[in-house]
Amino acid sequence: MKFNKITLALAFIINITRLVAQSPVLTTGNVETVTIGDQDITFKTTNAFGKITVYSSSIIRIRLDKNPLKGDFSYAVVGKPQKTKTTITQDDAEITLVTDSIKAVIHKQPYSITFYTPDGKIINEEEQGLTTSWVGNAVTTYKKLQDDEHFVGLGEKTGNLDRKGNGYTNWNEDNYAYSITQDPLYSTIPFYIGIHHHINYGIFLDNTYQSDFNFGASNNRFSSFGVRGGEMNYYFICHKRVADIISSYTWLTGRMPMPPLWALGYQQNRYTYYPETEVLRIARTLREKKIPADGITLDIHYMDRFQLFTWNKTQFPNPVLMNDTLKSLGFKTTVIVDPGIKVAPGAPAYESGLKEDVYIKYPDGQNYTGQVWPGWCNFTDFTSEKGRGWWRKQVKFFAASGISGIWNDMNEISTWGQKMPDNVLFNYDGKQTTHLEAHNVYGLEMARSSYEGALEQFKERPFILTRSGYAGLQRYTAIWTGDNRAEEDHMLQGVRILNSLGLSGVSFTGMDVGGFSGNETIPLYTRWIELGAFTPYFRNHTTLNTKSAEPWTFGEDALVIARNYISLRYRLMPYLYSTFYGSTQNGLPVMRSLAIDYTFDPNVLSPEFQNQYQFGGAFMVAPFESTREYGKVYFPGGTWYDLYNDSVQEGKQTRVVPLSLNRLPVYVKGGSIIPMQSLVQTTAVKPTDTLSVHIYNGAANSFIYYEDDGKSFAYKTGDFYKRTITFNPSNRSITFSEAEGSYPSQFKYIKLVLHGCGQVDGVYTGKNQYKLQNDAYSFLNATSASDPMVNASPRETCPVKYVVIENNAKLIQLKY
Ligand code: NBV
Repeated sequence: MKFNKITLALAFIINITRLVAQSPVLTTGNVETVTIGDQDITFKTTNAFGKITVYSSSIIRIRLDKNPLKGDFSYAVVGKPQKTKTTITQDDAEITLVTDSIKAVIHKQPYSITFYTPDGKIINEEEQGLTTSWVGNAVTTYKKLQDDEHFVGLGEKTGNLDRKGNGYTNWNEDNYAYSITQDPLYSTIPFYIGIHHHINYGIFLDNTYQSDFNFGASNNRFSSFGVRGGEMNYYFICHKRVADIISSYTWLTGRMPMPPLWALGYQQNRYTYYPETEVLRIARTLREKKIPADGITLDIHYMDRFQLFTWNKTQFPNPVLMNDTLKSLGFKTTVIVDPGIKVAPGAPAYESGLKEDVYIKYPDGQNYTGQVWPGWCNFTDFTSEKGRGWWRKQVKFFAASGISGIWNDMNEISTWGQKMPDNVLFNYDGKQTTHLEAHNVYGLEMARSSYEGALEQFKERPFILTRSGYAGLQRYTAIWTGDNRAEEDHMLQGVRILNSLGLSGVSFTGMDVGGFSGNETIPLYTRWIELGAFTPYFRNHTTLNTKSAEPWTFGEDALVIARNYISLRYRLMPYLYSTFYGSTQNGLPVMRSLAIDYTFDPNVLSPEFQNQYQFGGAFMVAPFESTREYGKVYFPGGTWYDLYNDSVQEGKQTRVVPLSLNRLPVYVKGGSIIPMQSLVQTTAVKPTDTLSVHIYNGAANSFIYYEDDGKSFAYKTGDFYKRTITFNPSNRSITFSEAEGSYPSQFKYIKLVLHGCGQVDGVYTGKNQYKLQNDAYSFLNATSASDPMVNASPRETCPVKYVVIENNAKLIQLKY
C-alpha cells in the first residue's frame, strides 16, 4: 500500500516534470551563475543567458536570450555606456545594483527584475509569474501592471494619447487612407513611457523584428513587450521628469541635426504638380497672393515613367533652369524617391546597381523583384555599406539638378500586395539576415543613405523626409504621417500621432495638412491650415484626382485665414528656429504633448483634453473639429494668456470657449519669452533689423535664443549667435546673457513687447532710461474688408507696452 502511494507520487512528479518540460512556453528559469563587473552583470539562468549593463545612472540595459548572447549591434543606439558610480552586491536570493538614480534588484529564483527609486518605491517590476519567456523564437517580457498605471509614446501610433488598455504591433506597413484605429502604420519606434504614483520611466525595446506591445489590453495583470525573433534587449530609463526621460532616450538614439531654415517654412505639395510650367505657376501664385512659402515638392511624375534618377524630359525639359527660377523666387525644391529601381536593361541607374551588386536577394542569389510604380523593380540593400554607398553616389543626380530636399516614400518596403517573402536576404551590416529582421529598419537606412548622400553631394544643409523609419530616425530625417484622410477626426488623430512621435524622440514631424485622400470641406481645410502653422513640418498635400488644395482654392475667406496663420508662422521664425535648436541639444520635441510638462495632472491624459499640446515652451494649442461652435479647454497649472487679446486664465481649470473659424484657440503661458521678426514671404529674404521679444508677465523663465546662417555647417565650428534671455519678475529684470559664438546677429535692435505688465512704465538699461509706449498688438496680420467670415468678430488686439533698444543691452530693469 505504502509502496503504491510512493509509486503514484513518483509517477505524478514525473508526469508534471514532463508536462513542464514539454510546455510550449520556455521560461527564463533560475539564475545559476553570475559574473559581476564594474557596472555590468553577466549571468546564466536555467534556460537563458543574460547581461545587465549600466549606461548612465538613469539608463540600464537588459539583454536575455535562450542562446549565448551575440555581438552587440544596433541601428538605433549611438550612446555608449558611461563610466557611472555603480554598486553591485549579491546573496543567494538576489543581486542588487545601485546607481545614484535607480536601484535594481534581480531575483534569482526565478529570474525577474524590479526597479526602485533610491528611496525604495517600485518604479517597474516583472510580473513574477510570467517574467520573460519564449514561445518558439518569440520572446516577451511581462511587467506587473501598477495601480492606475498609464502609458504614452510608442511613436507613430493611432489611438488615444494614453495607450492603456490597448495593444500595438510594429511591422512597418504602407497604409493608403488608413483608418484612425489602424495599426501598424509606417514606422517603428519601440519606446514608451509608463506613469504611476508620481513616478515615470521609459522602456526602449531595441530589436528590429516585428514587435508587439500590450498595455493591459484585455488583461488587468501586465503590460508586456515582445519580439518575434532575436534577443530580448531593452533599456530602462528613469528620471523624475518626462522631459529628462526623452533627453536620455535621445542621448541613447541620437538627436536631430540643425535643419535648414527653409525647411521650417511653408511647403506646397500635391500628387503631382507637372509640367514645370504648373510648378512655376504654383510658386508665382503663392507670391502674388502673399502667402509666405519656402518649398515646392515634386511627386513621382517628375520622373521618366517613374524610374528613379531620371527626369521626364517632356514635362520637365530643363530642371536646372526650373529650379534656378524657383530659387530666384525664394523656393527650394524637394523631390520624392522610392526604393524600387526599375528592372530596365540599359537604364544607367539599374545597370550600375546591378554591376555593383547592391540589390537584395533570394537565398539562391537571384535579385528579389517586386512590383511598384515603374513595374518590376529591384531594391537597394540599404542595410549594407555597399548599398548605401551606391545610393549616396546617385544623390549626385539631384545635386546636379539643383534639388535641396529628398522625400523618401514607399520605404516600408511597399510593393503591390505588400507580401515580400520572408526568405529575402539582407546584408544587415555584415550579419546577413532575412526580411523578418531587416524589414522594420529598411526605411531608416534608406533615409540615412539619402541624408548621407545629400551631405556629400549638396553644398548646404539638406532636408530629408521619410515615411518609414525605426528608432533613431531623428538623426537623419523628418517624418510625416503618410496617407491620412481629409476628415475631421484625422486632423485630430494627426495631432496625437505627432505628439506621440515627439514623446518618442522625434521632433521634426508633420502630417498632410488638409488630408491626403478625399476632399476636405472649406472649414476643415481652414482649421487644418491654422493647426499646420503650429506643427514642426508644415506641408499641404493631397492625392491624385482630388480638388486642388492650395490656399487660394477654397475661396476668399479661407485664403485670408490661411495667409494670416502662415504669416504668423513666419513672424515666429526666430522662436521656432531657437526651439528647433533646443531640440538638437536636449531632444525635447518642438510639438509637445502636455504629458511632458504636466505628466501627473490626470486631465492631461483624459480623452477629453488629450489633443491639447504645447508648441515649444510658450504656446498651448487646443485643436477642435472645424464643425464645433464651442470647445472645452483645460488650462494646466500656471497663468495663461489668450494669444489674440491677452485675456488671462488661471490654470488648473477648464473653460468652455466659443470657436470660430478665423481663430485657432492658442494660449501663451505666463512667463514666456517669444522672439519674433517682421513678416517675410520666404526665409530666403532677411527680415527688418528689429527683433521683437515678447515677454508675458508670470513665472520666472528663460529662453535660449539662437541664430546662425540657416544653411551652412559653419555653426558646427562656432559660427552661431546664442544668448539666454531671462525674465525674473521677483527682481523686475530681463537679462540677456553675453552672446556666444562668432556669428553676428542679423538684428540691430530689440523691441521689448510686454504683455500683462500694466504697472510698468519704463525700463533702465545701464544708465539709459526709456519710457514705454502703449500699443494694441495683433498676432494676426490682415483682415479683408470684403470678407464676412474673417470679420465676423471684431479684430482682436493685445494691450501691450513696448520700447525699442539696441541689441547689446544686457540687463533691463523694469520700472514700476
Ligand atoms: O508618390 C505618390 C504618393 C505620395 O503622394 C504620398 O504622399 C505617399 O504617402 N505615394 C504615397 C505613393 C502612393 C499613393 C497612393
